[in-house]
Amino acid sequence: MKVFGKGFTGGWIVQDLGNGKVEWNIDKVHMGWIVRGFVEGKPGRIEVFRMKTPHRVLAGGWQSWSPFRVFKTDGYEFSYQRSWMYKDTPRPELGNILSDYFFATDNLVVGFLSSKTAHGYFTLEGDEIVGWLDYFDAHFPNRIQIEPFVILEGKDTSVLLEIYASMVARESGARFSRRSPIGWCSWYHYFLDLKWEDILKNLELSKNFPIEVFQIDDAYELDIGDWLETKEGFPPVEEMANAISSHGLVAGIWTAPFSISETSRLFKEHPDWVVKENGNPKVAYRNWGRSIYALDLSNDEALEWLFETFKKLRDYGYRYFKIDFLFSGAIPGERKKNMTPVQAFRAGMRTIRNAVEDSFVLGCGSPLLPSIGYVDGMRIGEDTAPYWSKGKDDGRPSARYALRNTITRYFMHNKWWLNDPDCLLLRGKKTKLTSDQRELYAYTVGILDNMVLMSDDLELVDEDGKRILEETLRLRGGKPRVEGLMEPDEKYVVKSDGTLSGNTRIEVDLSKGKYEMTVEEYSYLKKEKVFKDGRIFNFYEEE
Ligand code: 7D0
Repeated sequence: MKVFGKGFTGGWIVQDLGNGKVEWNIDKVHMGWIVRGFVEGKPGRIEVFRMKTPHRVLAGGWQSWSPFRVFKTDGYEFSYQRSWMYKDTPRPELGNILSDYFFATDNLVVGFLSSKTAHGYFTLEGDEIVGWLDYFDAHFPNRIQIEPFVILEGKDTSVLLEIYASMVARESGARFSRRSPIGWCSWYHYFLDLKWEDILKNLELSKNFPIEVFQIDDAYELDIGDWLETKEGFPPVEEMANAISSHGLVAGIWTAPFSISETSRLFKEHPDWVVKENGNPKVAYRNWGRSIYALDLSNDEALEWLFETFKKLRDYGYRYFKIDFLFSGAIPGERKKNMTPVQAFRAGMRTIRNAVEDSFVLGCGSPLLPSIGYVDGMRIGEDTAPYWSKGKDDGRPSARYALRNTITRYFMHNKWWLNDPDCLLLRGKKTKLTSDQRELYAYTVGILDNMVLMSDDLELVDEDGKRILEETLRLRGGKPRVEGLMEPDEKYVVKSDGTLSGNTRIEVDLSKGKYEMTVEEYSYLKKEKVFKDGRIFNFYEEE
């Protein structure tokens, strides 16, 4: 194992980078080692770590939607789609990205503790894993701290990841709401076909559910970037908030604040506010049949617009903000100021946080570490769908694929933010999910103590759906741990002691879409409930 190309040594080491300089020091911490240091000049990307690769690593994941799973390192290939090149990394051109921020093995977790200035990631180079700190084209006339990183060793990967997550929370300044709202979201039934009448109908029906937040998703806006104007058939954004509030619900709204469509009024009025390449607007991704540019978050005028936009939404009554496609704010490219993409991204996040004050902010499609301290909740997997799987192992979107990240990224929850496992789909019609699979998704979410959001036409949620929701809410409140993270077969055991129902355990088999759950109820008679094949068995035992 090597740190900055050298073996482990004591004391401060100074290294000349040609265009800059890095100084660093290794210290002992609980379960391992921590490296801290300083950098100055124009460092570009610096190698900070190197080790021989094991055959299997738990890896992946720049942002919310990136898979975090076990990879075999022999024959490993990183691939991307041209129009979605930045989905999993801001450095797709390297072609050998293995993991962003951290990775785990059977007995090791190696990872950066923050991403405030640089982007930290790991590549596979021959038979070695190499860790990098990337400062892109930025230069630093005065020395700044490097993102600290740790090497933690132990027998249990889950325990190591929990320790790592606690260290990250501290170093990155985690700060978030401790109140996990139960929400409704329009997306996973209506998608872009949402009509205002659908909102009014579901507002009425929401009285029959324990819903607190009512969030309108993508569909209402005039264009990507024009957030304060609605398209035909929708009332003004202010009236939408009033309609929700008058039903006694917290008004929630979806935006993609760092994205600007080529067709938007915002782009026509401010073609200069976007990240560029060779002086021309740079396409961050393509969606909605359009090219989408990235807001230049180093530009003070753009930040002022961002502040005003969110301040207005808050004034209109919104108190819950799902902010989506955030990775576009952190793509590399030409910006107005000398800043790394990470610094620009964080300036944007800070601006939104300041504008919405104590509202609930839910990050989505978002780089993970740089968001810590700014978001209350974070989507930690790709989109779910009203079917279990698309057949192939990686078929996405799908409930199976979404649930995998919910399980493998469980350790971020309650440390960096509240994990959003994506919505429960509880309808009994217009779905390909069996009642068993709806239970499997919901109960796993409950035991993991994650956010509980649902996204159905509430007219289609019958007694069975309501029962699953209530059972799910009773499974929260414990301290969860996942076992089996390093197993490639995607069978996991999730245990949680002290849930509202008692000590609970669920065995999940993602490839089969099956589960078995055991609840040890609190009772003067020790009672054990086993949920299997859609049936509940009660066992009693005298003390
Ligand atoms: C997830 C992807 F991987 C790719 C993509 F283009 C969108 C996506 O999900 C987003 C987008 C779909 C929408 C609205 O446009 C929902 O808000 C969803 O919850 C997000 O995760």
